[in-house]
Amino acid sequence: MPETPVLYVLNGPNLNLLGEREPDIYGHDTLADIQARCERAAGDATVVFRQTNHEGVLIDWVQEARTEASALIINPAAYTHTSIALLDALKALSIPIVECHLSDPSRREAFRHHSYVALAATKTIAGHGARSYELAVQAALELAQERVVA
Ligand code: CA2
Repeated sequence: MPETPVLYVLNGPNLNLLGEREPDIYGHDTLADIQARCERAAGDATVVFRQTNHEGVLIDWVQEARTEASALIINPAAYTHTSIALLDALKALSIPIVECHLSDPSRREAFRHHSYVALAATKTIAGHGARSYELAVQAALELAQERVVA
């Protein structure tokens, strides 16, 4: 791990709409608000925070994290439940992976109950709204530190 940890926080499709619609499910924070929360929670660590609506772009960024990040936090949005390609990309990483969701998909529609990403994730944090991201940053920093010490 680099001297200062580098956390990649990657966000999947439609999360750019946060704060504009469905606040009852996803809360009132915009993605920019969530980025600020992550940066605050990360302290001195570097946060690389991105969002894309495109599966291939998300996979390119996961591959980039392989060599550039100390840990990866990912909210793949709907790709959580559909993307074997994303799972394969995540499986190639040896850094900790924290799967992060605003809502708790296990308490929603049946089609959200299965997560391909969980098969590669070190830890999953879901159901705390925007706070899920802060908890994910804390967990990612701890997991990255454990790897250095081990
Ligand atoms: O709870 C989460 O964080 C999810 O990853 C959000 C995804 C959903 O497909 C997952 O099952 C759980 C959906 C993100 C869509 O975000 C929107 C935000 C505002 C308005 C419309 C969609």
